Amino acid sequence: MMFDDLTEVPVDVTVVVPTFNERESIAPLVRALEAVLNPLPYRTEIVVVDDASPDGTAEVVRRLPTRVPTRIIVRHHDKGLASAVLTGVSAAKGRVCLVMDADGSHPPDMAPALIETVLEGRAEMVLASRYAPGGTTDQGWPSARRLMSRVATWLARPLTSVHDPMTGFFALDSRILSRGDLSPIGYKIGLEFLVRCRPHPVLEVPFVFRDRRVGNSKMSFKEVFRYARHLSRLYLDRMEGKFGPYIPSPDVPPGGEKTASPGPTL
Ligand SMILES: Nc1nc2c(ncn2[C@@H]2O[C@H](COP(=O)(O)OP(=O)(O)OP(=O)(O)O)[C@@H](O)[C@H]2O)c(=O)[nH]1
Ligand SMILES: [Mg+2]
Repeated sequence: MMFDDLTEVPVDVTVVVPTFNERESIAPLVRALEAVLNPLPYRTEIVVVDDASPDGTAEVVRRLPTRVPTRIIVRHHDKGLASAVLTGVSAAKGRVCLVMDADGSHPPDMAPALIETVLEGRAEMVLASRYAPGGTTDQGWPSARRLMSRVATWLARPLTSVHDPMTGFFALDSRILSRGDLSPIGYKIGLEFLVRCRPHPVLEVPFVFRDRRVGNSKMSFKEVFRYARHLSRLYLDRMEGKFGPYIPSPDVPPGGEKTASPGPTL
């Protein structure tokens, strides 16, 4: 059953999934999310934000019988990954939002730990991190993508000290959104949230990033140029003093073990 009219349903947690041509991946992801979300003692929903995928992703979602309330937002204008995530987070009914890719790279069984960290107030933002100690990317991820990711992370280093500001898998308290004048360009909306909204504390949980098994990556050279524009805006705005003050985060990850990185620095 699709849940079309959810206006009256109270929700604690929203899982936001941006999609573009993910016809084959979206159903397995929703199934896996149901399995981990249903046992939780919170009211959850899934919001899929699809940029009018020509492969019929939206239709697959509409037809899916789901046990977790699921909405689909189809956008025909102002497309792009960062703005899709912002659309989803803005439309979320939950105070806590979990953002993850549809392509199987982000393990759904980490969802409860990420959600609870924010819901219980241990962090305003928690990142599933490939580059924190204990995290990694699987061997199948092409070396060119690996290198791009490392260079992109290094270029953002003066803006934030988290290990993996490029991750697309994170949870946040949606109340931080009003703190930043967000300007989503390109792919890296997590970086935008970190730098402009100044979440505090920020924690990182290591994870193993799996390369997608089906469908195609949407990463392209266009995105490289968009990232350059995104970074230059962030650096310019920092020079103009547009961000709030930096508050270091404690070096304590969810669960209390000592493996997380510090929060963003400036
Ligand atoms: N709504 C929307 N979603 C997008 C867009 N581009 C990518 N996505 C989704 O964002 C997620 C990440 O996209 P990918 O193409 O896998 O990019 P990536 O994970 O950064 O890079 P790879 O490692 O190459 O897979 C997937 O769920 C995509 O379907 C877009 O323009 N609009
Ligand atoms: Mg991917």
